[in-house]
Amino acid sequence: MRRSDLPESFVLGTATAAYQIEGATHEDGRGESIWDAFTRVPGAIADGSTADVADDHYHRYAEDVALMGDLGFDAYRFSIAWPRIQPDGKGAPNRAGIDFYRRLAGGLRDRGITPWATLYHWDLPQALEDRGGWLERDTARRFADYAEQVSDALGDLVTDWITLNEPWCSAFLGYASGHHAPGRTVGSRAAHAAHHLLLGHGHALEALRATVPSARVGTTLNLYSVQPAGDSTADADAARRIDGLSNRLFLDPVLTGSYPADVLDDLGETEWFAEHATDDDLRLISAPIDFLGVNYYSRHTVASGFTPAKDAPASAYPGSEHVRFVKTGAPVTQMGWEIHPDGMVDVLRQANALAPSLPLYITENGAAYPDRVDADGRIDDGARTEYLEAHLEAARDAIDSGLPLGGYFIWSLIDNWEWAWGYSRRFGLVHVDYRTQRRTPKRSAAWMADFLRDAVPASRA
Ligand code: PNW
Repeated sequence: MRRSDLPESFVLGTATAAYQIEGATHEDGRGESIWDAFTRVPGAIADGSTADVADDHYHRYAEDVALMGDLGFDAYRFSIAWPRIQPDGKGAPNRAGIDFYRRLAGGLRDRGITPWATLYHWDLPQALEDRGGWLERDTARRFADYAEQVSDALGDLVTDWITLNEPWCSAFLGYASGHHAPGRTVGSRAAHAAHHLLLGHGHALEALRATVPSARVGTTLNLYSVQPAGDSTADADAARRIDGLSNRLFLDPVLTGSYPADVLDDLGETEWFAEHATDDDLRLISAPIDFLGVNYYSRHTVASGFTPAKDAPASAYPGSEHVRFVKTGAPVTQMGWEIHPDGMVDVLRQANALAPSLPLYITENGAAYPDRVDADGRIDDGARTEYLEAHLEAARDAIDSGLPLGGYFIWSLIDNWEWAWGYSRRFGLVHVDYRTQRRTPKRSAAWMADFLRDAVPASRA
């Protein structure tokens, strides 16, 4: 596999998120986010850490931009922290916050790297959560206001925009299982949060179109390849449910303008959606986008017939608690996520079937592995290189089979603060020593740099 096996216009980049790398959570007028509050809940974060410093990227962004330039990437997907722009979730923009992202986007462009900005990668201002967060429709309006300010302030520097990152995680990990901030467990009402997030997407899309006529705007969903464990009709139903909750509940409204009736029924939310998800809402949510971003990591294999314990923790799949996630025995990464590159083609095909000409981008793909230092003192992450190569091959297969895949972003440029896992999971091409903040490219980074130059890749053995 070489770069020249991909179309010349194919975009290769890396991705990060503000909260996972910036640190400086109390500087330059930044307000409190739901993740700042969540990290203080005992037991919420596996290693008890906070992201107050993280990769100190807020101060070291220039070094990080130089790093990606040296590696040879075309593009960089980052996110903008809403509480840096609107510390209280409303009102006039905070100049210092805007200036930071102007310096970042400008620095990228100076190095010939195309900035791709995500408006919302999970860091809701806590002030808005205090008023009900994404369970409240008003949060979608607040998001529109924020989107307008950001597009005003950055529209001359950024043309590629992503409204939301993975609304499934925000809604169902944030409000159903409580594994993510704000850590609430409201059961199937988490689907209301999903609707309000999608409505926020629709409003933000409209704001970006109005402010930056040349903008290319999309949104990013995390999609899973879902398969039944066995041939029974019960397992087929389990697969229908999990595909419904993870994929179709988001794909259908954005790409076809309606919610999947079977999924609303599984959730017991048919009535709420009939009353609150109006035709006008769905018109906004399904307004034409320029591309769909897909974050792909793994496959779910599911079976029916599980009886959860009475004191079982709240599920991320409300109404489908009887579904069991089965281990297939296939290799997994350190997250326990099965490695299944062909599933990337499956999810792209699923999206493409709903919107045949819509360009698709893999906006995240990557793997967590523990550090291994080889005899020469280099960080030997051969398993990561193998994972990336297999998924780049899947990208090539997708294109060869006619899917309109325009690019691929690796999660992540540097090791960073992995949400509920804290610093205990490393996804970077570049190692970060959290005591010194020193950045050291891993062998996967060297492999990627060769790939990007279309050189014969360094051995990954
Ligand atoms: C994505 N899950 O998160 C995010 O966009 C990144 O910020 C994150 O670091 C990356 O993937 C790696 O985890 C997910 O539990 C987090 O299903 C959790 C899940 C899925 C995606």
